[in-house]
Amino acid sequence: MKVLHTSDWHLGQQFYEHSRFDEHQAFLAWLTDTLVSEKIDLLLVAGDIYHTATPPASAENQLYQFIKTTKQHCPDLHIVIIAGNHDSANRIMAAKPLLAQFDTYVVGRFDSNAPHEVVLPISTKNGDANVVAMPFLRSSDLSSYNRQQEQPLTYNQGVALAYKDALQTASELPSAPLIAMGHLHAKGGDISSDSERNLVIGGEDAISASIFTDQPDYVALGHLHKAQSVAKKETIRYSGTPMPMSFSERRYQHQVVIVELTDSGTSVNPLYIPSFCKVMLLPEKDCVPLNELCELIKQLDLTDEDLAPYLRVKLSAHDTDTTFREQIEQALEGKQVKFCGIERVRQQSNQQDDEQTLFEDVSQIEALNPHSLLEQAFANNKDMAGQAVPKELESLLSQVIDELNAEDLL
Ligand SMILES: [Mn+2]
Repeated sequence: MKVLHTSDWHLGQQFYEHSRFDEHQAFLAWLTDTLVSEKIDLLLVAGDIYHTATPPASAENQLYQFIKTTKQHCPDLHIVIIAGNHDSANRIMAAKPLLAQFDTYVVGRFDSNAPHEVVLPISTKNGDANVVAMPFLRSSDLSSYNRQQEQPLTYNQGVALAYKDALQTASELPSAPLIAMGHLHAKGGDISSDSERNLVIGGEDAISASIFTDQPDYVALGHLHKAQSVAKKETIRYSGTPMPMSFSERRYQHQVVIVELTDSGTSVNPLYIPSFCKVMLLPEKDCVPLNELCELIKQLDLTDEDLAPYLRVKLSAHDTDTTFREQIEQALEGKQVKFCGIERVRQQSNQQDDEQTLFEDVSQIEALNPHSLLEQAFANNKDMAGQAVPKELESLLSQVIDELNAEDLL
């Protein structure tokens, strides 16, 4: 039986105010072709289908159109989709009865009183599999576990119990290869510096991979945007996003994972996704004077690009020419790019890392994560300059972010 694992599509995402519809469309067309050519029996989408809990109608339409077209080309395909932290559990579940007609199963929420609801026995023409389709777990999904305890459980303990119950339920089914899915931050995973909106920026809520136990033949994860295996196990993997979600992800090698489950074991192979729309930072390395930057822009050769690339330019904060915007705009004239702004960069003298930059373009401030903003606020304050952010303040901020996330306010 052949499985394709992908995640974090973020349909409906705007990238610096530019719609990504065409790019997503190109990816989905590639995916349909790949499902056909690779003769895939089961497609797993491990959360964050949409970028927000209230995606634009065009994004929902895109998902349904993809399922319809794909089923026309691969009538025997089965699809399992779980909700991620960006998705609305309720919204995803609304289409459940209709999607079931297309052998597509969606799981939005985990109920600790009904763990069987996330356990799906899937029967394909090339074999069966039991899938533990665990969606992103919010603290509120786990609260009923607390009633059985004297001490309130931590989030991590609740997540471990949810997997234990679901895996136990799966083990009671007729024997078949076992696949676990999840949308969480597993311990040790590489996180991207500015686009993963999650519970865990401080690191304390990363989940140990031991909760998956040794039972599953494959664990298909979503949430981290960089493709990687977890805890040095080839069969526990993040597929990563199909396209960069931020400038810091522009060098990731985007992929889907092809998993073959046979009697003799599991084989896992990444399949790289073509880049449909380039994400360019100019210059890539150190800042150059304004006139050189304008020259670089004018020299950009974009004739081979199907979709206009995203372009963001970097200008040293020491460059004091006040007409920089006009000059850059002039250089951009006639260039088929989706312009993503000017980053005023100050190389920090006390930083070892050359990549470490200060962002001064206020309009792009939301592209930064709250922790780096806090660090910068400290660095920029004349009374506190040079001091590290106190640990207590860091953890307070994490706590606030957790609470906002739990209430879906971020
Ligand atoms: Mn996520």
